[in-house]
Amino acid sequence: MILALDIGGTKLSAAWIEDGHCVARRQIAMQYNEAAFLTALHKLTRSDYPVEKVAVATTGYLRDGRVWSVNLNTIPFWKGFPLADVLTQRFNCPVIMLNDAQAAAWGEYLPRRSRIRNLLFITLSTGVGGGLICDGELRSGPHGLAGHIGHATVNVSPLDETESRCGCGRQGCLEHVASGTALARQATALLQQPLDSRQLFALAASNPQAEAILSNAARAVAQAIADTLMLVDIEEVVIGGSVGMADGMLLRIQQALNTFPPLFNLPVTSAAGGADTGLTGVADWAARR
Ligand code: ADP
Ligand code: BMX
Ligand code: ZN
Repeated sequence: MILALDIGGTKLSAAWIEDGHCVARRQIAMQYNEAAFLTALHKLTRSDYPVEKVAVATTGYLRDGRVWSVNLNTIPFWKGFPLADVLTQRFNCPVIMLNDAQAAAWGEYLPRRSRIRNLLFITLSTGVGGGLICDGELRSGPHGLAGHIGHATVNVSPLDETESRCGCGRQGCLEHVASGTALARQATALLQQPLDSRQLFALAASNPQAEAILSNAARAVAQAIADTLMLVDIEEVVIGGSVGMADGMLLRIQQALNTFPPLFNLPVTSAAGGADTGLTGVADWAARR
């Protein structure tokens, strides 16, 4: 049995998978210091299932079994955290790890691979992540950074203020405009009340400022899609994450892309695997290894 874990900036999910079928699933809140994270991980994964392999999709980039944040505001203790060692000691079996968006890219490629061989997956979630399938292969890259589209810069500024930097240290990142965290920050500043991303979406139908924040974020995502198309050439873009799958976000991105010349247009679709696409992707990835 494979234990698949998806460690995101907001939630931790686990699925126990036998012959490709999910027999149990659990989810809890992510924790932002090492001790609380280890306690949560223990609670999440406690079970009597005979785990033979652990498959992990995690936010951050991976090197030698360790996890690092690109955006240290998301998970401050992800500074070479020895996740593979922690899980190997706990389960005493092989541990296979992928970045969360790379895992989801693989998960979304599986149902499409009879049709296409090049795909970009984008998650609009706590941050903005990305994964690339190039010529039928998942690209991870020599530094594990391939697909980290959230930290490519866009010529679209956030609507609150432009002086602040992304948690990666750079100015102008897509993540600083279009992540759930960035949407909440802009909504809170512009509408002058504490708002999260879900509340922003609910307000958008009646409040032009709320709609402007979402349309602006969609324009930023469309810019990043067009840049990726020009850089590596892709056939389809799949959008996931709670923000990406929220009401009307896909349509806003499609509309923004449609304002570009025809050369830059390509199909943009919603994640077939929904919120579980990272779990499914990494479980399949691990099953092949
Ligand atoms: P993770 O980043 O842990 O993978 P999610 O994909 O759920 O998790 O993304 C979390 C972000 O999505 C948070 O910023 C949260 O406020 C936002 N969010 C969650 N649900 C919704 C929703 N229904 N509509 C809009 N934003 C949402
Ligand atoms: C950030 C980065 C990526 C991740 C993306 C989406 C960190 C901790 N993570 O850009 O590695 O793929 O967020 O992740 O720097 P999520 O937390 O929104 O699921
Ligand atoms: Zn950045």
